[in-house]
Amino acid sequence: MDEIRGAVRFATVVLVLLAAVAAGPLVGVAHSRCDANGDGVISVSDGVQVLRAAAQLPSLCNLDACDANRDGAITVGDGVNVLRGRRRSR
Ligand SMILES: [Ca+2]
Ligand SMILES: [Ca+2]
Repeated sequence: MDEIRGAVRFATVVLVLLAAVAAGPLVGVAHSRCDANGDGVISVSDGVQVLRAAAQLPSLCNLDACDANRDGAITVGDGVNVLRGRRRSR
């Protein structure tokens, strides 16, 4: 059962990643929030890290960098927002 859940999570991550990339160009703006890998720019790599964290896979994410909408959790929605180069300011 855990293998099926893991496969479903991975498939979800892949589908969300493909959908987000197909949705439009990324915004390469330096910002510590959403910069999961800390290289100073927001890129596909950051989105992948957030989606990995959302799927409970090993990731470079911490809550400060990867909780794009600041709701206290790292979810697929955060990954989509990072891939789209968006974040919510509070
Ligand atoms: Ca980055
Ligand atoms: Ca969040």
